[in-house]
Amino acid sequence: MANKPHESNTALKPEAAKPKLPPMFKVLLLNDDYTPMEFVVEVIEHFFNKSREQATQIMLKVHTEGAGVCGVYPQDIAETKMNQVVSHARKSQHPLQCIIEMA
Ligand code: TYC
Repeated sequence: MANKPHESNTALKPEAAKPKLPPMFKVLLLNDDYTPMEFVVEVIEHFFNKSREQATQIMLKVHTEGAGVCGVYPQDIAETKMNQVVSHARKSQHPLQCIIEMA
C-alpha cells in the first residue's frame, strides 16, 4: 500500500532515515620561517587542486596570519591529505606543518 506523504518508507524512525552529511574537517597549513613560499604554493596547487592564483592567496594568508584553510573534506579524506602534505614536505626536508580541525 502506498505511504501517505508524511510517512517514512523505512522501518526506521523518520528522523533516523534522514540523509546525514558526514562531519567535515578543515585542512590547514601553518606558517614557519623556513619552508619556501614557492614550495607551499606548489603543495596547495597539487594536493588541494587550486589554481596558481588561489594557491598564492592561501599561501600569503598563512604567511601573514599564521594559518589558513586549504580545503574542507570528510574526515578520512582530510586525514589523508594532511598525511600526504607532511610526508611530501619531510621528503624535501621542509618543516611545513599541516593540521585538521572540525569545520
Ligand atoms: N613564512 C615562509 C617564508 O617566509 C613561507 C610559508 C608560507 C611557510 C606558508 C609555510 O604554510 C606556510 N618562507
